[in-house]
Amino acid sequence: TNWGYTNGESHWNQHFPYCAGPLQSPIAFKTAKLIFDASLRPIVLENYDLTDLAEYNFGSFSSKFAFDILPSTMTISGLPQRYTAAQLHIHWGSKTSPLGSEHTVDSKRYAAELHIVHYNSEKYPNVSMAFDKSDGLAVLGVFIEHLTLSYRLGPSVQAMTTFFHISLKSPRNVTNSHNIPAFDIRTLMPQRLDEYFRYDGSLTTPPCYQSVQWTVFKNPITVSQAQVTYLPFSIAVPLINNFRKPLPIENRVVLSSFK
Ligand code: GRE
Ligand code: ZN
Repeated sequence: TNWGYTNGESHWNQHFPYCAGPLQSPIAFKTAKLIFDASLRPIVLENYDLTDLAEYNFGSFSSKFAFDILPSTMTISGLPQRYTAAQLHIHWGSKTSPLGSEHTVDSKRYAAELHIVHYNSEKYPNVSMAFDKSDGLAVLGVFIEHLTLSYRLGPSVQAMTTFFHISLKSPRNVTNSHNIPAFDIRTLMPQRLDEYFRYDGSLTTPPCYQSVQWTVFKNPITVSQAQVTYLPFSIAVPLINNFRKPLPIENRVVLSSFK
């Protein structure tokens, strides 16, 4: 079933009932309403460096720029259970409106947002089994900001360039997989892994399963302005504004690891 953004979002629940549920993502973070939780530990990234993305494809995620297969050695700790990386993708805006993050902070929308999807590998054998389970997924969200002053650009710029290079080299095809050079995914993460928002939510695309423990880092990474405006064209089929607007928080508590 086809689904889309902009005016389409409000109709997702016609075919995907979970999209109208009480634990949907993204949400709008309000700094004044966060509950500080001193028990939230820094996220620890294991084997994010020199990641051999030996295979990837653009899989079923036709609405996103996604790497569907990440190495099974790539895990995170700092959560109650161990989670293994499965997929990463980015949500973005358009050339004329290059603000396409899904979560917002005090109404600020960032240029783009990276999601690294992990599954609960202590309980489930693979991501498919975990995808719709309430304790199935843990997603790391990273805000992407663009800078115009090139001398202030960080290591994330090179990583983005690698992404574009990879995606342009291969047709956007479900069955395609390729070997790509070792790649340090830490360069796509902010310096501070101890400051984040935490809440229970969902996939931000249909079928909107409410299976995600969200960790959204407070600090953005920065890439160049040119890279942000290039994102919609980095894939074979130009795609713009693939971000969902914030949903009601309902009865949820949004925790922060920082004061
Ligand atoms: C998405 O489709 O954007 C998505 C997933 C799984 C977890 C989080 C998320 O497919 O945003
Ligand atoms: Zn996403």
